[in-house]
Amino acid sequence: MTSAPTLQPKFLPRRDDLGLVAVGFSGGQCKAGVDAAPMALIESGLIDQLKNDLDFDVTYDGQVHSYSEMIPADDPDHRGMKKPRAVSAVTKALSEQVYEHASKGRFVLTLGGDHSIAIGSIGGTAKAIRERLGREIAVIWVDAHADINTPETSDSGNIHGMPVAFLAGLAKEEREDIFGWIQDDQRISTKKLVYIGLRDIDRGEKKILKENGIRAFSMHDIDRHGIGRVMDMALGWIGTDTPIHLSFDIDALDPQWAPSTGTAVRGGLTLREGDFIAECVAETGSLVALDLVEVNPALDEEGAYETIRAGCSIIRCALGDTLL
Ligand SMILES: [Mn+2]
Repeated sequence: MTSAPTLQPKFLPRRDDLGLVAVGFSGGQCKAGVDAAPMALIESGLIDQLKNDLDFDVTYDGQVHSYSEMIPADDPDHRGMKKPRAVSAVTKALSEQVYEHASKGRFVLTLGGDHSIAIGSIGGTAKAIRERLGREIAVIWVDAHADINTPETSDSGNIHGMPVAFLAGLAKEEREDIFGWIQDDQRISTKKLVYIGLRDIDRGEKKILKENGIRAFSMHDIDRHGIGRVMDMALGWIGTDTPIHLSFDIDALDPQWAPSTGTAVRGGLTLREGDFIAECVAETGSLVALDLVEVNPALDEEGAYETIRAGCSIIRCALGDTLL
């Protein structure tokens, strides 16, 4: 049984005002199917759970956006990036959708899609919170991967491995049609970025994390301290006076719990550790936006149900659902 959360959010005018954006986009990586995740999450009852169990007033345009009209027929590689114009156009459009909700004071839930879409969701949140409250957001990035490659450090060229670099201004591009649209008010500070669950980091990324002093809690840290202590440290680093955007990649969970994802890595979070992270962030009252990305129901079809269920559970926990 669930009951509506009562915690009043610190940075939102209403507890129950939620904007949902469903992003059926897979162009930040090579595997088809991740675009089907929003519909799979919704069909499993997510919106009804938000409305009926958690008492949210959900604003949703009723469609999974594919942005097909924005995808150019010809999209050659640029600085090694694959499908750069498509990802740029989609994330720009998404940043405006998220901004639209966030500027009205709504909590914004973005369902992906691959993790490249965080360029849009976080960019939109960062801009709206700056305008509305004059504050910089913090980002908690829960993921097996750091997704902080620049186009030059990336081996694959897949942009879902680069969103943090573009958001933090570590990667920049002049061309308007290839992320040149990203302005300072959409960017985030590396000082207010915290990673949890890392275990598959590229060499170039390790260097970037070290050089920028970015706070990161790997699976090693979780093994050493336990998830409770890690959450205390992560939230302590951010402080109690900063709005938080939580970007949750389902591949942070161990493939035992979330097998249907494009770049699964063994040795990950348990189902409860994933929920616990979301519960702890919810308890701060500082959460203003959430992404749930990289569920791919087409991969490991047997595990798709479990993966979707895990995704719904993380979303509910982040939105204030509690065990008791
Ligand atoms: Mn990711």
